[in-house]
Amino acid sequence: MTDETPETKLTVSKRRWAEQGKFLTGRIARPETDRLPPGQHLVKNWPVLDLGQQPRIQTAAWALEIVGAVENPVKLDWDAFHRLPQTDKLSDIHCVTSWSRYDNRWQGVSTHDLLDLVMPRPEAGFVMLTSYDGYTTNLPLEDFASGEGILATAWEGTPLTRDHGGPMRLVIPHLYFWKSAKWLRRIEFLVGDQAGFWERNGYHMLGDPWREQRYSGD
Ligand SMILES: Nc1nc2c(c(=O)[nH]1)N[C@H]1C(S)=C(S)[C@@H](COP(=O)(O)O)O[C@H]1N2
Ligand SMILES: [Mo]
Repeated sequence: MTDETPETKLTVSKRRWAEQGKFLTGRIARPETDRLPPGQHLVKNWPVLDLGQQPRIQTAAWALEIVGAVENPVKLDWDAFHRLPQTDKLSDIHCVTSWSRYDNRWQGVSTHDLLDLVMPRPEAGFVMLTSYDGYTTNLPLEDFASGEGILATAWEGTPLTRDHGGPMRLVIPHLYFWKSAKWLRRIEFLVGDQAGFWERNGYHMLGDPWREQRYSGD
């Protein structure tokens, strides 16, 4: 989301200087007792959080564009996206506003399979995600490539609802949920990191819940 984003009290109150951070590598296995990250509490419902504009995208008009530092830039329509290998993933959600939700069953295309298709160039180190509501968020390529990462079109066996990012959203469960762009429209592979919407407004450039990387100074 760029300059045309209206500033709400929420965005103003959360504004901080974003900083370029040091990034973690990979994900470490954690014992079950460590399942809930620090400062989080469990919920059974599934809250809806976004900037308040939930775009309505018919699948006939939907496309996912992949650009930047890749060998094979593509624009996939709904049918082409469904011709990619379809995968199931089970994962937990950790929202920076402190709720976590266990055991979400996602269906869609794994980020691994997407990377196999587009083939990032060696210099690609980061991705910038852009959504149909104008939202943006950034993350390191190695986190996007997590074995848990999925471009999800269904949740618990039913098509992803519009309020949760349908027809398609990203899910990168080992980072705070603001990195999991709803209504995803575009993935740009970058050589250097750039800040997305919340990252420009003081949120952490990586956002690892296990290190409580909520704000840029954490
Ligand atoms: N396109 C888009 N994606 C987004 C957001 C948004 O405002 N727009 N909000 C993020 C935030 S802050 C969170 S916590 C999760 C919430 O997803 P949910 O509404 O499905 O729980 O979506 C993330 N992805
Ligand atoms: Mo969030």
